[in-house]
Amino acid sequence: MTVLSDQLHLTHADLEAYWMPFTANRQFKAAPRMVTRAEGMYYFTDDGRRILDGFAGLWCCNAGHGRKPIVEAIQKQAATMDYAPAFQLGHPLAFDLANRIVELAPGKLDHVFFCNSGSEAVDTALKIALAWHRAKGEAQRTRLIGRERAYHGVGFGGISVGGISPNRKMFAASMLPGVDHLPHTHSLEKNAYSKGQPEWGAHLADELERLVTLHDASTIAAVIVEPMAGSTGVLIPPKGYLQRLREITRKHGILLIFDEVITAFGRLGAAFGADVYGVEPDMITFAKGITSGTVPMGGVIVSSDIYNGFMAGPAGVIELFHGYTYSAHPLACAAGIATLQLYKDEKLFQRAAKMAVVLEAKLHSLKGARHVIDIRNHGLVGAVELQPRANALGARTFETYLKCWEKGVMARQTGDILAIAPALIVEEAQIDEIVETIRSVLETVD
Ligand code: PXG
Repeated sequence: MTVLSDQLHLTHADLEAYWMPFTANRQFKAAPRMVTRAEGMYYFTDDGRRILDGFAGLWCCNAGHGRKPIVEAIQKQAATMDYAPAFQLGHPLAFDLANRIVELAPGKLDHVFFCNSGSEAVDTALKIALAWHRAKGEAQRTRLIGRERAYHGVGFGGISVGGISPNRKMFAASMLPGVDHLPHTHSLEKNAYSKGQPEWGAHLADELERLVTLHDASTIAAVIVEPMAGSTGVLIPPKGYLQRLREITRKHGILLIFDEVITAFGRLGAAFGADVYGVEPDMITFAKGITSGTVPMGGVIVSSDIYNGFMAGPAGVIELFHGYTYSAHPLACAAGIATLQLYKDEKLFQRAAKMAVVLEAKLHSLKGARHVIDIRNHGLVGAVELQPRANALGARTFETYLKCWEKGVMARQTGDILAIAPALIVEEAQIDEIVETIRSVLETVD
């Protein structure tokens, strides 16, 4: 019997059953882009083409594709113990991985809760925030503050604190109550073509003081932000902005959560965005890079202060009524341990910091190319913003993305922003190829 996935070429009818996420299904199925293999910096398509992966999959394959130590660790674990219940039972790899993460984590962040995705990590962190205040006798602190243009995954908590309107409006009536938003920090007028952190915008953090005045600090549980907003099209925090958020949250007893699903594990040239920006939050959410995208995993790193807040009741009682069947899944833990070891052995975070300099110089050489209205970058992240076509938001940039793909380079389009975020193993010549492909494509796009 032929198994469908063994066939190289699927017919149009074969594509129908799979409802693809965040995809224009009908458009895709009319002209599919299908990958069948990945190695190092490259994907290989069903028609035998090699595609330079300029986006580490979806911001996640930080060690590159098909890395042997990770593959072998997963294979070995699958053969040794496929699964272990996560509730009231442990397996050594979960503790080992938690210790390794804590070793990397900034300052006082020293306990890890595991889940399976960024969305789950966000909902977990928000729930921990509410429950922690409650445990401390401040059950009225239920308000959550997010930010415009934020992406915190697709759970109800995540879309409520998130600020990307298409992700919210279909479900608008079902948002969490008691959520408010800070303004986003993007300004083409003030910050266009900034290299690294923009100069203008620290004062936007003061909007939190306004929200505190409006709602009263005693009602606010937590503020959640991506230290660098990725999904919305790469918004780098203005200098001093995150420091101000930290000062204000601390002053008012509000927890600060950094959603580091994209920025953790080397993307910005250090283990965490918190290290790069010099600000220590109360919780960090992570996913993606923890296993270099090989096995789904996410988690939340919290301080002892938070963990111990839950440890006050009788020792025989469950402290947090939360968790997932696949929390600390053995395959994910094996992958995570091997991934962190590989990052260390190959000094990939330092390598990312080094290559970030190359990326900055090359990407900004696109200034003056057709349609380009901004270029921004930090670490191994870059974005080129294009002038939108009249009445067709995103159309020009989607065409640019498609033409790059046809020319053998995978970037990522969101609105009229083309983003790149290559694996930390990227070579200078590959950064060149990504940038030159974008340049040549822009000449052909109207
Ligand atoms: N938080 C942040 C900051 C993210 O970037 C999530 C939470 C949700 O993670 P999961 O694992 O539930 O998808 C994310 C995910 C893009 C893109 O093109 C970004 C994400 C996912 C897919 C595409 O920018 N970020």
